[in-house]
Amino acid sequence: MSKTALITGISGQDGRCLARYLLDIGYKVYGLIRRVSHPDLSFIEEMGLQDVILIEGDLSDSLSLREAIQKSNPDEVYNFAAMSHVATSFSQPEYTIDVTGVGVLRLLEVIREFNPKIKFYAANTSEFFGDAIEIPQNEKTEFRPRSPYAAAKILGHHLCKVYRESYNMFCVSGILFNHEHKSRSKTFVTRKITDYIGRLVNDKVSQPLDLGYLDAKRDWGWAPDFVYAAYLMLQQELPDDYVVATGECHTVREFAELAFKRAGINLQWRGHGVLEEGYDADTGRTLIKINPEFYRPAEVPILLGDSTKAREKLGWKPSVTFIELVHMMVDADIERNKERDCSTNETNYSKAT
Ligand code: NAP
Ligand code: F7E
Repeated sequence: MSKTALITGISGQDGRCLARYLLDIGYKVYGLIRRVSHPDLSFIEEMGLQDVILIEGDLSDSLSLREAIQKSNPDEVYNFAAMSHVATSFSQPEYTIDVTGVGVLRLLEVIREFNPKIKFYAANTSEFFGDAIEIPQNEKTEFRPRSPYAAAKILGHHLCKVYRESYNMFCVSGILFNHEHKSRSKTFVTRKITDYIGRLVNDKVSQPLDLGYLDAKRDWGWAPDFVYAAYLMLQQELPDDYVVATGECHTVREFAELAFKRAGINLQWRGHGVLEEGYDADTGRTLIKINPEFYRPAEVPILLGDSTKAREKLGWKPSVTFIELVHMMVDADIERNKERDCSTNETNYSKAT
């Protein structure tokens, strides 16, 4: 008998990737989508998700969540919906706690009332570790959150444990290090860089790209590998929490250098601090500028994951290397910009993106 899954955050990067995987292995897939004034469902066609049944709902609204659970009657719920942007969580802290944190409580309560046998996956985060003293970080590493986003996710993580222990519910928490894909939102630094390169190579940009802190180190993996780990977690006999990471980390600066190199541009740096610039060594043209608007009130300097538990218990391992990931994202953005008129896209993204 085929299983049924409800994916919240279906329009996001991970929701799309998991929906694609679950449809491929024969699941019936429902996707929770929130009401927006100008809906853009182009991702359905782009990812071949025409068989996903969309249900309107919002993590801030229990009644809509109840209706979504009743309508879909799922075996498994994958909660990817969240206000997931760390920088924005500083400017919208109350909203972030409500959606990203309390939203988990709303879903768990609805599931408990409707059918506590439904398996629940919470997409949690390496941001738990914040200004970590321990490197690399694993399931036992101390939580030292550095943003309202991290604090909200920690609430959801603890709620999973509480519902597991209090009501014997199958709730798991995936502690995910950064993972990216060609469908990553342009508000995250990887895609912001590769989107810029795609436009630059196709002569659709004249201004340099504004970035913030270049020396942050992140453990960047490939999103389809990470949603596969989520699927595996729900197929285990017992619920548990797992760190998912590649075990390799790089700076934002390194990501940019490698991405420009893929496009045939030799990116070098000159100047210091806010006056630092990235430039094309062959032409001297400035390609990257520092804009302090993109600094965060508190930065997370280094995230590097130790996913031994996931590798040993789930049999999980990443299938894409860092270099392959960068190349895939750059190639996709160069192609996209050949196809479409993206000339109106030139401006740098506004504050906190
Ligand atoms: P994403 O691209 O930002 O997608 C977030 C999704 O949540 C979107 O579909 C968004 O809908 C939806 N959403 C936002 N607010 C909502 C609300 N109030 N009610 C219902 N839906 C709402 O995030 P992602 O990268 O796919 O990440 C998936 C999950 O994993 C998130 O919970 C994120 O915090 C977590 N995570 C991600 C990473 C990573 O590196 N990608 C790492 C660790 C944890 P709209 O399209 O309408 O905005
Ligand atoms: O920033 C620095 C920034 O926004 C990465 C989310 O999926 O992963 C993601 O959160 C680093 C930070 O991702 C810009 O300061 C420099 O140090 O791409 P990001 P994130 O904050 O790591 C975690 C695991 C999640 O859970 C989140 O949901 O890059 N950075 N300049 C910049 N970041 C952005 N966005 N824009 C810049 O211009």
